[in-house]
Amino acid sequence: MIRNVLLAAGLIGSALALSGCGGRFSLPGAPADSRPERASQERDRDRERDRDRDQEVASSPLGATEAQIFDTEGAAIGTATLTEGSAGVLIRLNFNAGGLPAGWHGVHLHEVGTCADAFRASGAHVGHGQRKVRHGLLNPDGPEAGDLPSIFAPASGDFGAELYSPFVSLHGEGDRAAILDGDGTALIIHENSDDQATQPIGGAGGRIACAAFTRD
Ligand SMILES: [Cu+2]
Repeated sequence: MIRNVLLAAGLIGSALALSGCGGRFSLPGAPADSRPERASQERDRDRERDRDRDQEVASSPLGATEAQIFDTEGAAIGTATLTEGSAGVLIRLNFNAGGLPAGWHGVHLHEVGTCADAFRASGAHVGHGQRKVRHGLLNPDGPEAGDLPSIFAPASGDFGAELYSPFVSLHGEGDRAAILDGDGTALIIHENSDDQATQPIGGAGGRIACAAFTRD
């Protein structure tokens, strides 16, 4: 008797687990529908979107570099593409659905191109420690060269953002800080929005995602 109750509990557990997987599984007795057809339509839409995304990425004769963005579990959640312009760098971020918690997140360029040690090895912001320079795009004594506007992650769906920094370059063009310098640069995404004024990181909190850029 006890064994039967345990077995039944196990079955209910499995059904709940399956129904929690994005609704892709039918419970026994559920009416048949056009799930396979819908799945193939979804795949077509994904492919179309990927194509559009590739075409939308700006190209520049001055060069570009791309890196995957990883979360704290080491899962790839998107891509970051940095494209050199005549007076700065365009930063294109593409995220998979659910890649970041919904809400605002601070984004900075950190001084070392690594995501090691829970992203701590990426160090401080590019330009941090320079005399009289403080963090924050709205700080009267700022900004540091690695400062960037925050991005907003929606509660569902793929999403993206495009940022521009006139303070950096890929290789030191125009005396701007070089992203692809000897030890590279990391793009770090923080837990909370950056208020662009308080020290040392605008209240942005922990590091939740990272893309490392290094010279090949
Ligand atoms: Cu940061």
